[in-house]
Amino acid sequence: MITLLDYGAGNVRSVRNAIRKLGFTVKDVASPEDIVTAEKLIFPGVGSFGTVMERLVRDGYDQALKERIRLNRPMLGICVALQALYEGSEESPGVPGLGIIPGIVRRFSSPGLSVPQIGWNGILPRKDSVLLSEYAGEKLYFVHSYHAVIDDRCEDWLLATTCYGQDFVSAVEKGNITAFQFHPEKSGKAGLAILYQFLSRRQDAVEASPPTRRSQEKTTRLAKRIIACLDVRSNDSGDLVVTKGDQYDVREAGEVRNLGKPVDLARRYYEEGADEITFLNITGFRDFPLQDQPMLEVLKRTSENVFVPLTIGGGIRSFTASDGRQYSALDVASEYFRSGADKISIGSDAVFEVERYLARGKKSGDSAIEQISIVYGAQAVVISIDPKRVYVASPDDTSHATMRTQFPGPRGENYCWYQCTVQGGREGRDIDVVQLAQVCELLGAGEILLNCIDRDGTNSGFDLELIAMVKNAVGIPVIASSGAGRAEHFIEVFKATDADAALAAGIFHRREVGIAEVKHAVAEAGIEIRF
Ligand code: 1PR
Repeated sequence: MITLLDYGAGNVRSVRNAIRKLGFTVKDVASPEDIVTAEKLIFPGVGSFGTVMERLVRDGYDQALKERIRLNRPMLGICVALQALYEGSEESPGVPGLGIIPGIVRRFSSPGLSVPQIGWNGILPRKDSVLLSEYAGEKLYFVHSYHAVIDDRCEDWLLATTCYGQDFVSAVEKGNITAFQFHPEKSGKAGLAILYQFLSRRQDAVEASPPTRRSQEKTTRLAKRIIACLDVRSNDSGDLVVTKGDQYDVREAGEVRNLGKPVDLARRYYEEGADEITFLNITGFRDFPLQDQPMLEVLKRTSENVFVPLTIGGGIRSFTASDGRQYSALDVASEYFRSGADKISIGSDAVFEVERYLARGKKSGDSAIEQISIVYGAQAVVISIDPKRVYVASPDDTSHATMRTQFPGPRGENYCWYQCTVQGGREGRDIDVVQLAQVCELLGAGEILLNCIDRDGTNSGFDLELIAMVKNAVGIPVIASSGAGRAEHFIEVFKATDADAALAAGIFHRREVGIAEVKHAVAEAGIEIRF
Protein backbone atom coordinates (compact mmCIF):
# COMPACT_ATOMS: atom_id res chain seq x y z
CA MET A 1 0.00 0.00 0.00
CA ILE A 2 1.51 3.30 -1.13
CA THR A 3 0.25 6.60 0.27
CA LEU A 4 0.02 9.53 -2.14
CA LEU A 5 0.08 13.15 -1.10
CA ASP A 6 -2.38 14.77 -3.55
CA TYR A 7 -2.92 18.40 -2.61
CA GLY A 8 -4.87 19.19 -5.79
CA ALA A 9 -2.24 21.24 -7.60
CA GLY A 10 -1.81 19.34 -10.84
CA ASN A 11 -1.42 16.05 -12.60
CA VAL A 12 -1.07 13.48 -9.85
CA ARG A 13 -2.98 10.99 -11.98
CA SER A 14 0.22 9.92 -13.77
CA VAL A 15 1.95 9.08 -10.50
CA ARG A 16 -1.14 7.19 -9.39
CA ASN A 17 -1.29 5.31 -12.70
CA ALA A 18 2.41 4.46 -12.58
CA ILE A 19 2.08 3.02 -9.06
CA ARG A 20 -0.91 0.93 -10.14
CA LYS A 21 0.83 -0.22 -13.30
CA LEU A 22 3.68 -1.51 -11.13
CA GLY A 23 1.19 -3.63 -9.16
CA PHE A 24 0.73 -1.58 -5.98
CA THR A 25 -2.37 -0.05 -4.43
CA VAL A 26 -2.68 3.64 -3.73
CA LYS A 27 -4.21 5.35 -0.73
CA ASP A 28 -4.63 9.11 -0.55
CA VAL A 29 -3.49 11.24 2.34
CA ALA A 30 -6.59 12.42 4.19
CA SER A 31 -4.99 14.04 7.24
CA PRO A 32 -1.59 15.19 8.52
CA GLU A 33 -1.54 12.03 10.64
CA ASP A 34 -1.54 9.91 7.44
CA ILE A 35 1.63 11.67 6.32
CA VAL A 36 3.44 10.75 9.51
CA THR A 37 2.25 7.16 9.77
CA ALA A 38 2.10 5.97 6.12
CA GLU A 39 4.33 3.02 5.41
CA LYS A 40 5.58 4.61 2.20
CA LEU A 41 4.78 8.11 1.06
CA ILE A 42 5.04 9.67 -2.39
CA PHE A 43 5.06 13.45 -2.47
CA PRO A 44 4.63 14.59 -6.09
CA GLY A 45 5.54 18.21 -6.70
CA VAL A 46 3.23 19.87 -9.17
CA GLY A 47 2.64 23.57 -9.67
CA SER A 48 4.76 26.48 -8.60
CA PHE A 49 6.84 26.50 -5.40
CA GLY A 50 4.50 29.06 -3.78
CA THR A 51 1.34 27.09 -4.63
CA VAL A 52 2.80 23.86 -3.27
CA MET A 53 3.93 25.46 0.00
CA GLU A 54 0.69 27.39 0.43
CA ARG A 55 -1.38 24.20 0.14
CA LEU A 56 0.90 22.23 2.43
CA VAL A 57 0.70 24.92 5.12
CA ARG A 58 -3.07 25.36 4.67
CA ASP A 59 -3.67 21.69 5.44
CA GLY A 60 -1.04 21.34 8.17
CA TYR A 61 0.94 19.01 5.91
CA ASP A 62 4.21 20.93 6.22
CA GLN A 63 4.65 20.06 9.89
CA ALA A 64 3.63 16.46 9.25
CA LEU A 65 6.23 16.16 6.49
CA LYS A 66 8.93 17.53 8.77
CA GLU A 67 7.97 15.00 11.41
CA ARG A 68 8.04 12.14 8.92
CA ILE A 69 11.49 13.18 7.71
CA ARG A 70 12.71 13.42 11.32
CA LEU A 71 11.45 9.87 11.90
CA ASN A 72 13.25 8.76 8.69
CA ARG A 73 10.15 7.02 7.29
CA PRO A 74 10.38 6.14 3.56
CA MET A 75 9.38 9.03 1.35
CA LEU A 76 9.89 9.86 -2.31
CA GLY A 77 9.53 13.47 -3.45
CA ILE A 78 9.23 14.40 -7.11
CA CYS A 79 10.16 17.66 -8.88
CA VAL A 80 8.96 20.68 -6.84
CA ALA A 81 8.83 18.32 -3.84
CA LEU A 82 12.65 18.16 -4.01
CA GLN A 83 12.76 21.95 -4.10
CA ALA A 84 10.31 22.19 -1.18
CA LEU A 85 12.91 20.46 1.03
CA TYR A 86 15.09 23.61 0.75
CA GLU A 87 14.71 26.88 2.63
CA GLY A 88 13.07 28.80 -0.21
CA SER A 89 13.00 29.43 -3.96
CA GLU A 90 13.54 32.38 -6.26
CA GLU A 91 10.25 31.34 -7.85
CA SER A 92 8.25 32.52 -4.83
CA PRO A 93 10.32 35.04 -2.86
CA GLY A 94 9.41 35.24 0.80
CA VAL A 95 7.68 31.85 0.87
CA PRO A 96 9.55 29.55 3.26
CA GLY A 97 10.21 25.97 2.19
CA LEU A 98 10.41 23.04 4.59
CA GLY A 99 14.00 24.02 5.42
CA ILE A 100 15.31 20.45 5.70
CA ILE A 101 18.22 21.13 3.32
CA PRO A 102 20.12 24.44 3.53
CA GLY A 103 19.99 26.76 0.52
CA ILE A 104 17.72 28.61 -1.87
CA VAL A 105 16.47 27.12 -5.15
CA ARG A 106 17.60 29.27 -8.11
CA ARG A 107 16.32 29.99 -11.63
CA PHE A 108 18.30 28.72 -14.63
CA SER A 109 19.89 31.76 -16.19
CA SER A 110 22.85 30.83 -18.42
CA PRO A 111 22.92 32.86 -21.65
CA GLY A 112 21.30 31.13 -24.62
CA LEU A 113 19.69 28.43 -22.50
CA SER A 114 16.00 27.66 -23.10
CA VAL A 115 14.13 28.00 -19.82
CA PRO A 116 12.28 25.93 -18.61
CA GLN A 117 14.46 22.89 -19.16
CA ILE A 118 11.96 20.56 -20.80
CA GLY A 119 13.01 17.11 -21.89
CA TRP A 120 15.22 14.10 -21.37
CA ASN A 121 18.57 14.53 -19.66
CA GLY A 122 20.95 12.17 -17.83
CA ILE A 123 21.98 11.96 -14.19
CA LEU A 124 25.41 11.39 -12.66
CA PRO A 125 25.00 9.37 -9.43
CA ARG A 126 27.27 10.67 -6.65
CA LYS A 127 26.68 7.80 -4.22
CA ASP A 128 25.06 4.37 -4.08
CA SER A 129 21.33 4.11 -3.65
CA VAL A 130 18.90 1.23 -3.81
CA LEU A 131 16.59 3.39 -5.87
CA LEU A 132 19.19 3.81 -8.59
CA SER A 133 20.47 0.24 -8.42
CA GLU A 134 18.61 -0.73 -11.60
CA TYR A 135 19.33 2.57 -13.26
CA ALA A 136 21.14 1.80 -16.48
CA GLY A 137 22.19 5.27 -17.50
CA GLU A 138 19.13 6.12 -19.61
CA LYS A 139 17.82 9.62 -19.92
CA LEU A 140 15.00 10.78 -17.64
CA TYR A 141 12.32 13.44 -18.08
CA PHE A 142 12.86 16.88 -16.53
CA VAL A 143 10.57 19.89 -16.65
CA HIS A 144 11.53 22.87 -14.51
CA SER A 145 12.80 26.46 -14.53
CA TYR A 146 14.34 26.35 -11.05
CA HIS A 147 17.03 24.07 -9.66
CA ALA A 148 18.71 23.17 -6.39
CA VAL A 149 22.30 24.41 -6.25
CA ILE A 150 25.27 22.15 -5.45
CA ASP A 151 26.57 23.31 -2.10
CA ASP A 152 29.11 21.83 0.35
CA ARG A 153 26.58 22.25 3.16
CA CYS A 154 24.34 19.66 1.46
CA GLU A 155 27.01 17.05 0.67
CA ASP A 156 25.29 14.47 2.89
CA TRP A 157 22.09 14.82 0.82
CA LEU A 158 23.62 14.78 -2.66
CA LEU A 159 22.56 11.70 -4.64
CA ALA A 160 22.91 12.80 -8.29
CA THR A 161 23.70 15.81 -10.43
CA THR A 162 22.73 16.81 -13.96
CA CYS A 163 24.11 19.43 -16.32
CA TYR A 164 21.93 22.09 -17.90
CA GLY A 165 24.01 25.19 -18.54
CA GLN A 166 25.62 24.34 -15.19
CA ASP A 167 25.63 21.31 -12.88
CA PHE A 168 22.66 21.18 -10.51
CA VAL A 169 21.22 18.77 -7.94
CA SER A 170 18.95 16.26 -9.70
CA ALA A 171 18.46 13.85 -6.78
CA VAL A 172 18.90 13.97 -3.01
CA GLU A 173 18.82 11.16 -0.49
CA LYS A 174 19.49 10.73 3.20
CA GLY A 175 18.41 7.57 4.98
CA ASN A 176 14.94 6.68 3.77
CA ILE A 177 14.16 10.13 2.37
CA THR A 178 14.72 10.52 -1.38
CA ALA A 179 13.69 13.21 -3.86
CA PHE A 180 14.17 13.53 -7.61
CA GLN A 181 14.08 16.63 -9.78
CA PHE A 182 13.13 14.42 -12.74
CA HIS A 183 9.76 12.70 -13.10
CA PRO A 184 10.13 8.91 -12.84
CA GLU A 185 6.43 8.52 -13.70
CA LYS A 186 7.02 10.33 -17.00
CA SER A 187 10.38 8.77 -17.85
CA GLY A 188 9.15 5.71 -19.71
CA LYS A 189 10.46 2.30 -18.75
CA ALA A 190 13.64 3.69 -17.15
CA GLY A 191 11.58 5.86 -14.81
CA LEU A 192 9.19 3.04 -13.92
CA ALA A 193 12.19 0.83 -13.02
CA ILE A 194 13.44 3.49 -10.59
CA LEU A 195 9.98 3.97 -9.12
CA TYR A 196 9.64 0.24 -8.66
CA GLN A 197 12.74 0.22 -6.46
CA PHE A 198 11.11 2.69 -4.10
CA LEU A 199 7.79 0.84 -4.06
CA SER A 200 9.33 -2.57 -3.46
CA ARG A 201 12.42 -1.93 -1.30
CA ARG A 202 12.56 -2.95 2.33
CA GLN A 203 12.81 -0.16 4.84
CA ASP A 204 16.22 -1.26 6.04
CA ALA A 205 17.60 -1.64 2.52
CA VAL A 206 19.54 1.61 2.53
CA GLU A 207 22.34 0.02 4.52
CA ALA A 208 22.60 -2.74 1.93
CA SER A 209 22.65 -0.60 -1.24
CA PRO A 210 24.19 -2.45 -4.14
CA PRO A 211 26.59 -0.25 -6.10
CA THR A 212 24.91 2.17 -8.46
CA ARG A 213 26.06 1.99 -12.06
CA ARG A 214 28.41 4.92 -12.66
CA SER A 215 28.75 6.47 -16.07
CA GLN A 216 32.20 7.23 -17.53
CA GLU A 217 30.69 10.50 -18.70
CA LYS A 218 31.64 13.63 -16.82
CA THR A 219 28.58 15.53 -17.94
CA THR A 220 25.02 15.02 -19.16
CA ARG A 221 23.22 16.47 -22.15
CA LEU A 222 19.59 17.35 -22.79
CA ALA A 223 18.24 15.43 -25.79
CA LYS A 224 16.29 16.90 -28.67
CA ARG A 225 12.74 15.58 -28.40
CA ILE A 226 10.75 13.74 -31.07
CA ILE A 227 7.02 14.28 -30.55
CA ALA A 228 4.09 12.46 -32.11
CA CYS A 229 1.00 14.61 -32.62
CA LEU A 230 -2.57 13.37 -32.85
CA ASP A 231 -5.12 15.78 -34.29
CA VAL A 232 -8.41 14.52 -32.89
CA ARG A 233 -12.03 15.30 -33.80
CA SER A 234 -15.39 13.59 -34.27
CA ASN A 235 -16.02 12.29 -37.75
CA ASP A 236 -19.38 12.53 -39.48
CA SER A 237 -20.65 9.41 -37.68
CA GLY A 238 -19.79 10.95 -34.31
CA ASP A 239 -16.74 8.76 -33.55
CA LEU A 240 -13.68 10.42 -32.08
CA VAL A 241 -10.86 9.74 -34.57
CA VAL A 242 -7.29 10.77 -35.24
CA THR A 243 -7.31 12.78 -38.43
CA LYS A 244 -4.73 14.68 -40.43
CA GLY A 245 -5.03 17.60 -42.77
CA ASP A 246 -3.23 18.88 -45.81
CA GLN A 247 -2.59 22.50 -44.91
CA TYR A 248 -5.30 22.02 -42.25
CA ASP A 249 -7.93 20.56 -44.60
CA VAL A 250 -8.84 17.24 -42.97
CA ARG A 251 -11.54 16.17 -45.45
CA GLU A 252 -10.95 13.85 -48.38
CA ALA A 253 -13.83 13.30 -50.82
CA GLY A 254 -16.04 15.13 -48.32
CA GLU A 255 -15.24 12.80 -45.39
CA VAL A 256 -13.07 13.50 -42.35
CA ARG A 257 -9.89 11.40 -42.80
CA ASN A 258 -9.78 8.64 -40.23
CA LEU A 259 -6.26 7.49 -39.35
CA GLY A 260 -7.03 5.51 -36.22
CA LYS A 261 -8.20 5.56 -32.64
CA PRO A 262 -6.56 8.12 -30.34
CA VAL A 263 -5.85 5.84 -27.34
CA ASP A 264 -4.44 3.02 -29.50
CA LEU A 265 -2.24 5.31 -31.56
CA ALA A 266 -0.88 7.09 -28.49
CA ARG A 267 0.06 3.76 -26.98
CA ARG A 268 1.74 2.67 -30.20
CA TYR A 269 3.85 5.84 -30.27
CA TYR A 270 4.84 5.37 -26.62
CA GLU A 271 5.99 1.83 -27.37
CA GLU A 272 7.89 3.06 -30.43
CA GLY A 273 9.84 5.59 -28.35
CA ALA A 274 8.07 8.94 -28.74
CA ASP A 275 9.45 11.42 -26.20
CA GLU A 276 6.08 13.10 -25.80
CA ILE A 277 2.59 12.79 -27.18
CA THR A 278 0.38 15.72 -28.09
CA PHE A 279 -3.38 15.59 -28.62
CA LEU A 280 -4.99 18.51 -30.40
CA ASN A 281 -8.76 18.64 -30.20
CA ILE A 282 -8.97 20.49 -33.49
CA THR A 283 -12.63 21.47 -33.26
CA GLY A 284 -12.24 22.49 -29.63
CA PHE A 285 -12.64 26.14 -30.58
CA ARG A 286 -16.33 25.65 -31.36
CA ASP A 287 -17.28 23.09 -28.71
CA PHE A 288 -17.06 23.36 -24.96
CA PRO A 289 -14.34 20.89 -23.96
CA LEU A 290 -15.76 20.10 -20.53
CA GLN A 291 -18.85 18.75 -22.26
CA ASP A 292 -16.59 16.77 -24.56
CA GLN A 293 -16.41 13.75 -22.30
CA PRO A 294 -14.86 11.46 -24.95
CA MET A 295 -11.78 13.72 -25.11
CA LEU A 296 -11.35 13.64 -21.33
CA GLU A 297 -11.82 9.90 -21.49
CA VAL A 298 -9.08 9.60 -24.15
CA LEU A 299 -6.71 11.36 -21.81
CA LYS A 300 -7.66 9.25 -18.80
CA ARG A 301 -7.29 6.00 -20.70
CA THR A 302 -4.06 7.02 -22.41
CA SER A 303 -2.43 7.98 -19.12
CA GLU A 304 -3.05 4.48 -17.77
CA ASN A 305 -0.47 3.01 -20.14
CA VAL A 306 1.62 5.85 -21.51
CA PHE A 307 4.41 7.07 -19.23
CA VAL A 308 5.81 9.99 -21.19
CA PRO A 309 4.44 13.54 -21.06
CA LEU A 310 1.03 14.22 -22.56
CA THR A 311 -0.03 17.60 -23.90
CA ILE A 312 -3.61 18.46 -24.77
CA GLY A 313 -4.84 21.44 -26.78
CA GLY A 314 -8.07 22.73 -28.23
CA GLY A 315 -10.77 24.88 -26.67
CA ILE A 316 -8.82 26.16 -23.69
CA ARG A 317 -10.58 29.45 -22.97
CA SER A 318 -13.30 30.83 -20.71
CA PHE A 319 -16.84 29.72 -21.46
CA THR A 320 -20.44 30.33 -20.41
CA ALA A 321 -22.45 27.09 -20.38
CA SER A 322 -26.10 26.89 -21.50
CA ASP A 323 -27.21 27.02 -17.84
CA GLY A 324 -25.39 30.35 -17.48
CA ARG A 325 -22.56 28.93 -15.43
CA GLN A 326 -19.21 30.56 -16.08
CA TYR A 327 -16.05 28.52 -16.53
CA SER A 328 -12.63 30.12 -16.69
CA ALA A 329 -9.83 28.84 -18.93
CA LEU A 330 -8.21 27.75 -15.67
CA ASP A 331 -11.26 25.55 -14.90
CA VAL A 332 -10.98 23.90 -18.31
CA ALA A 333 -7.21 23.40 -17.95
CA SER A 334 -7.62 22.01 -14.42
CA GLU A 335 -10.01 19.36 -15.72
CA TYR A 336 -7.47 18.37 -18.36
CA PHE A 337 -4.68 18.17 -15.76
CA ARG A 338 -6.89 16.05 -13.50
CA SER A 339 -7.56 13.74 -16.45
CA GLY A 340 -3.86 13.07 -17.06
CA ALA A 341 -2.44 15.99 -19.07
CA ASP A 342 1.00 17.30 -18.12
CA LYS A 343 0.78 20.37 -20.32
CA ILE A 344 -2.09 22.20 -22.00
CA SER A 345 -1.75 24.09 -25.25
CA ILE A 346 -3.63 27.28 -26.09
CA GLY A 347 -4.22 28.31 -29.71
CA SER A 348 -6.92 30.83 -30.65
CA ASP A 349 -7.33 32.30 -27.18
CA ALA A 350 -3.62 33.18 -27.03
CA VAL A 351 -4.00 35.29 -30.19
CA PHE A 352 -6.99 37.17 -28.75
CA GLU A 353 -5.18 37.68 -25.47
CA VAL A 354 -2.10 39.09 -27.21
CA GLU A 355 -4.33 41.47 -29.19
CA ARG A 356 -5.82 42.68 -25.90
CA TYR A 357 -2.35 43.04 -24.41
CA LEU A 358 -1.11 45.09 -27.38
CA ALA A 359 -4.19 47.35 -27.28
CA ARG A 360 -3.87 47.88 -23.52
CA GLY A 361 -0.07 47.99 -23.36
CA LYS A 362 0.01 45.97 -20.15
CA LYS A 363 -0.91 42.65 -18.60
CA SER A 364 -4.48 42.12 -17.47
CA GLY A 365 -3.62 39.53 -14.83
CA ASP A 366 -6.65 37.47 -15.82
CA SER A 367 -5.63 36.01 -19.17
CA ALA A 368 -5.74 32.24 -19.55
CA ILE A 369 -1.95 32.14 -19.92
CA GLU A 370 -1.32 34.11 -16.72
CA GLN A 371 -3.91 32.25 -14.66
CA ILE A 372 -2.79 28.77 -15.65
CA SER A 373 0.90 29.60 -15.45
CA ILE A 374 0.61 30.99 -11.90
CA VAL A 375 -1.16 27.91 -10.60
CA TYR A 376 0.51 25.12 -12.59
CA GLY A 377 3.85 26.71 -13.50
CA ALA A 378 5.04 28.10 -16.87
CA GLN A 379 6.19 24.65 -18.01
CA ALA A 380 2.57 23.48 -18.14
CA VAL A 381 1.49 26.19 -20.62
CA VAL A 382 2.24 25.64 -24.32
CA ILE A 383 1.18 28.11 -27.01
CA SER A 384 0.17 26.45 -30.26
CA ILE A 385 0.70 28.88 -33.13
CA ASP A 386 -0.89 28.39 -36.56
CA PRO A 387 0.93 30.86 -38.82
CA LYS A 388 0.66 31.44 -42.56
CA ARG A 389 3.17 33.14 -44.85
CA VAL A 390 2.25 36.58 -46.25
CA TYR A 391 4.59 37.76 -49.03
CA VAL A 392 5.60 41.39 -49.48
CA ALA A 393 7.90 43.02 -52.02
CA SER A 394 9.63 45.11 -49.36
CA PRO A 395 9.72 45.29 -45.54
CA ASP A 396 8.22 48.79 -45.90
CA ASP A 397 4.98 47.26 -47.18
CA THR A 398 3.96 46.06 -43.71
CA SER A 399 4.35 47.03 -40.07
CA HIS A 400 5.03 43.38 -39.18
CA ALA A 401 8.36 41.64 -38.53
CA THR A 402 9.52 40.52 -41.99
CA MET A 403 12.43 38.47 -43.21
CA ARG A 404 14.16 37.94 -46.52
CA THR A 405 13.21 34.50 -47.74
CA GLN A 406 15.02 31.98 -49.92
CA PHE A 407 11.64 30.95 -51.35
CA PRO A 408 10.20 33.97 -53.19
CA GLY A 409 6.44 34.47 -53.39
CA PRO A 410 4.13 33.97 -56.41
CA ARG A 411 4.98 37.42 -57.78
CA GLY A 412 8.68 37.11 -57.02
CA GLU A 413 8.38 38.83 -53.60
CA ASN A 414 11.59 38.35 -51.60
CA TYR A 415 10.14 39.14 -48.17
CA CYS A 416 7.47 37.61 -46.01
CA TRP A 417 5.93 37.80 -42.58
CA TYR A 418 3.97 35.15 -40.74
CA GLN A 419 0.39 35.95 -39.93
CA CYS A 420 -1.22 34.32 -36.89
CA THR A 421 -4.56 32.65 -37.41
CA VAL A 422 -7.36 31.44 -35.14
CA GLN A 423 -9.97 28.68 -35.30
CA GLY A 424 -7.73 26.14 -36.97
CA GLY A 425 -6.40 28.52 -39.63
CA ARG A 426 -9.83 29.70 -40.73
CA GLU A 427 -9.31 33.34 -39.82
CA GLY A 428 -6.14 35.46 -40.14
CA ARG A 429 -5.51 38.22 -37.59
CA ASP A 430 -3.41 41.37 -37.80
CA ILE A 431 -0.66 40.02 -35.63
CA ASP A 432 2.63 38.34 -36.52
CA VAL A 433 4.25 35.26 -35.12
CA VAL A 434 7.10 37.11 -33.37
CA GLN A 435 4.70 39.45 -31.57
CA LEU A 436 2.61 36.50 -30.51
CA ALA A 437 5.49 34.39 -29.24
CA GLN A 438 7.14 37.25 -27.35
CA VAL A 439 3.98 38.47 -25.63
CA CYS A 440 2.96 34.93 -24.68
CA GLU A 441 6.39 34.39 -23.10
CA LEU A 442 5.94 37.63 -21.18
CA LEU A 443 2.52 36.49 -19.95
CA GLY A 444 4.02 33.28 -18.57
CA ALA A 445 3.91 30.65 -21.33
CA GLY A 446 6.61 28.00 -21.03
CA GLU A 447 6.83 26.59 -24.55
CA ILE A 448 5.87 27.29 -28.17
CA LEU A 449 4.39 24.65 -30.48
CA LEU A 450 5.17 26.22 -33.83
CA ASN A 451 3.00 24.83 -36.61
CA CYS A 452 3.05 26.16 -40.17
CA ILE A 453 -0.08 26.04 -42.31
CA ASP A 454 1.92 26.29 -45.56
CA ARG A 455 3.93 23.17 -44.71
CA ASP A 456 1.35 21.09 -42.79
CA GLY A 457 0.87 17.69 -44.39
CA THR A 458 3.13 18.48 -47.36
CA ASN A 459 6.05 16.15 -46.40
CA SER A 460 8.34 18.86 -47.81
CA GLY A 461 10.30 19.54 -44.60
CA PHE A 462 9.99 22.01 -41.73
CA ASP A 463 9.89 25.74 -42.44
CA LEU A 464 13.41 26.45 -41.20
CA GLU A 465 13.15 30.19 -41.77
CA LEU A 466 10.05 30.44 -39.60
CA ILE A 467 11.52 28.26 -36.85
CA ALA A 468 14.83 30.15 -36.68
CA MET A 469 12.95 33.48 -36.61
CA VAL A 470 10.77 32.49 -33.64
CA LYS A 471 13.49 30.63 -31.76
CA ASN A 472 15.75 33.69 -31.97
CA ALA A 473 12.96 35.88 -30.60
CA VAL A 474 12.18 33.96 -27.38
CA GLY A 475 13.96 32.27 -24.48
CA ILE A 476 11.45 29.44 -23.98
CA PRO A 477 11.65 26.08 -25.80
CA VAL A 478 10.26 25.89 -29.33
CA ILE A 479 8.79 22.73 -30.88
CA ALA A 480 9.16 22.69 -34.67
CA SER A 481 6.03 21.33 -36.33
CA SER A 482 4.54 20.76 -39.81
CA GLY A 483 6.01 19.34 -42.97
CA ALA A 484 8.18 16.40 -41.82
CA GLY A 485 8.40 13.88 -44.65
CA ARG A 486 11.68 12.02 -44.06
CA ALA A 487 14.13 11.32 -41.22
CA GLU A 488 16.57 13.83 -42.78
CA HIS A 489 14.09 16.63 -42.19
CA PHE A 490 14.58 16.16 -38.44
CA ILE A 491 18.37 16.33 -38.81
CA GLU A 492 17.95 19.46 -40.91
CA VAL A 493 15.75 21.25 -38.39
CA PHE A 494 18.09 20.49 -35.47
CA LYS A 495 21.20 21.50 -37.43
CA ALA A 496 19.80 24.64 -39.06
CA THR A 497 17.88 26.00 -36.05
CA ASP A 498 18.03 25.76 -32.26
CA ALA A 499 14.60 24.09 -32.08
CA ASP A 500 14.29 22.09 -28.86
CA ALA A 501 11.97 19.45 -30.27
CA ALA A 502 10.43 18.37 -33.56
CA LEU A 503 6.89 17.13 -34.00
CA ALA A 504 5.29 15.13 -36.77
CA ALA A 505 1.93 13.56 -37.46
CA GLY A 506 1.21 12.30 -40.98
CA ILE A 507 4.39 10.27 -41.57
CA PHE A 508 3.95 8.44 -38.27
CA HIS A 509 0.22 7.79 -38.75
CA ARG A 510 0.72 6.44 -42.26
CA ARG A 511 3.76 4.40 -41.13
CA GLU A 512 5.88 6.03 -43.82
CA VAL A 513 8.69 6.68 -41.33
CA GLY A 514 8.97 5.23 -37.83
CA ILE A 515 9.96 7.05 -34.65
CA ALA A 516 12.93 4.70 -34.13
CA GLU A 517 14.12 5.35 -37.68
CA VAL A 518 14.00 9.11 -37.06
CA LYS A 519 15.86 8.75 -33.77
CA HIS A 520 18.62 6.58 -35.21
CA ALA A 521 19.15 8.95 -38.12
CA VAL A 522 19.28 11.98 -35.79
CA ALA A 523 21.70 10.22 -33.41
CA GLU A 524 23.96 9.18 -36.30
CA ALA A 525 24.13 12.82 -37.32
CA GLY A 526 25.69 13.54 -33.91
CA ILE A 527 22.60 15.08 -32.32
CA GLU A 528 21.75 14.16 -28.72
CA ILE A 529 18.69 11.94 -28.56
CA ARG A 530 17.02 9.58 -26.08
CA PHE A 531 16.49 5.90 -26.82
O1 1PR B 1 -7.58 27.25 -31.05
O2 1PR B 1 -7.04 26.71 -28.71
O3 1PR B 1 -9.01 25.68 -29.80
O4 1PR B 1 -6.71 25.02 -30.43
C1 1PR B 1 -6.97 24.29 -31.58
C2 1PR B 1 -5.75 23.47 -31.87
O5 1PR B 1 -6.06 22.62 -32.96
C3 1PR B 1 -4.55 24.31 -32.28
O6 1PR B 1 -3.41 23.79 -31.65
C4 1PR B 1 -4.45 24.11 -33.80
O7 1PR B 1 -3.10 24.04 -34.20
C5 1PR B 1 -5.11 22.76 -33.98
N1 1PR B 1 -5.85 22.65 -35.26
C6 1PR B 1 -7.01 23.26 -35.54
N2 1PR B 1 -7.41 22.89 -36.77
C7 1PR B 1 -6.49 22.05 -37.26
C8 1PR B 1 -6.53 21.38 -38.57
O8 1PR B 1 -5.60 20.68 -38.95
N3 1PR B 1 -7.60 21.60 -39.29
N4 1PR B 1 -4.45 21.12 -36.42
C9 1PR B 1 -5.50 21.89 -36.30
C10 1PR B 1 -3.23 21.56 -36.39
C11 1PR B 1 -1.17 20.97 -36.95
C12 1PR B 1 -0.15 20.17 -36.33
C13 1PR B 1 0.14 18.96 -37.15
C14 1PR B 1 1.49 19.30 -37.68
C15 1PR B 1 2.28 18.15 -38.18
N5 1PR B 1 -2.44 20.49 -36.63
O9 1PR B 1 -0.22 19.96 -35.00
O10 1PR B 1 0.05 17.87 -36.33
O11 1PR B 1 1.34 20.28 -38.70
O12 1PR B 1 1.67 17.60 -39.28
P1 1PR B 1 2.53 16.85 -40.38
O13 1PR B 1 3.69 16.23 -39.69
O14 1PR B 1 1.61 15.81 -40.93
O15 1PR B 1 2.93 17.88 -41.38
P2 1PR B 1 -7.63 26.22 -29.99
